[in-house]
Amino acid sequence: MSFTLIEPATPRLHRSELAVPGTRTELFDKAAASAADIVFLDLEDAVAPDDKPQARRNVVQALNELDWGSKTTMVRINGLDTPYMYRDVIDVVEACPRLDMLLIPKVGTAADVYAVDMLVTQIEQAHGRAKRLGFEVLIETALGMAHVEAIAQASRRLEAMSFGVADYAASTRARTTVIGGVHPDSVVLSDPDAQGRRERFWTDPWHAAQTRMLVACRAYGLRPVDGPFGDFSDPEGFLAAARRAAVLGYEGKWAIHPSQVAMANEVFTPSEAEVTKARRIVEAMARAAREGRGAVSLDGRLIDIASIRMAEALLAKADAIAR
Ligand code: 1VU
Ligand code: MG
Repeated sequence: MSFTLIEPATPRLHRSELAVPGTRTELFDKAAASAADIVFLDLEDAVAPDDKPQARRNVVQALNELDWGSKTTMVRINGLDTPYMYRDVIDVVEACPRLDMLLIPKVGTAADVYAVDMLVTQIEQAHGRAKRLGFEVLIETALGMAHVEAIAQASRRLEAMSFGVADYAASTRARTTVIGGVHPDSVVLSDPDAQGRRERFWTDPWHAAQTRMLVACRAYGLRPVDGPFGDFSDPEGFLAAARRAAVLGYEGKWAIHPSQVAMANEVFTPSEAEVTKARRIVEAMARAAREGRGAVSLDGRLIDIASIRMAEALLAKADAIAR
């Protein structure tokens, strides 16, 4: 390990993050009763400019009057370049002691997070707010991705980052209009075989960006979360995207429709087989340590000290979910 030790962010379950527009009050009860680990009530892009003040009032009322159980509640405020953001923060944070987190969209630099932290800190102090608010930021612009490591260290309130694939595609001028998912032009061709036939292998156009954000998050103790998959009538596509993110090390994924919540929870919960395997690795390594060995074989494969760390991380996650 490095001599630099990083304190992990406040731990929370973050397998699924359900988006709910702040204007669709008929959805609030359903979101509160859903199986999502986190619900975010949106004041930003799902709300038209003229509806912003009413959406704020709806969100304040819902946070104060509905039973959110043990769910994490979050509000997505508007961007720092808009005339709405300051009032989103003041109205919602002053009036909602139940609120757990703010989601800050289109963060471009560490100073963006610093500015919101300053405002929230003043409100907390002025109102003697008992619950300290956490932050999640959306990395969804080229500027945000260019500064992702500095952003990851911008505030002690930071807990998580989401990869916002739709705005990221717009910002980088990616040639797609679908939200998440793959693209038929993102392929590699095999060399021609003897008959001149070539195979097409689809590649994931978001892989490099997702990996870059993941490393910044994990280096600084934050949870990396994969953003939306817009085609909610394609569960197979959602599952494939979620599994690709999970295998990289992502903690969870957004759900833009309730049908995506159970799928996200399932993909980001370690399976029975993974938990059993992890327990066997820990046991095998404990036996190896008693015998004075650092590396042993299990089921014909090498396991060593790094395997214990991977197994323990998986078991810690399974325990947190079971609690
Ligand atoms: O079966 P019921 O009638 O009781 O319920 C419906 C519907 O009311 C409910 N439902 C939801 N419940 C909680 N949270 C939700 N977000 C939500 N959405 C729907 O589920 C039942 C089935 O609904 P449906 O299939 O009839 O869906 P609708 O046509 O009503 O709505 C579909 C959309 C996609 C418009 C809706 O799910 C929605 O508004 N989702 C969130 C969109 C959003 O917040 N976008 C911003 C985040 S994404 C981003 O920023 C980048 C692209
Ligand atoms: Mg966005």
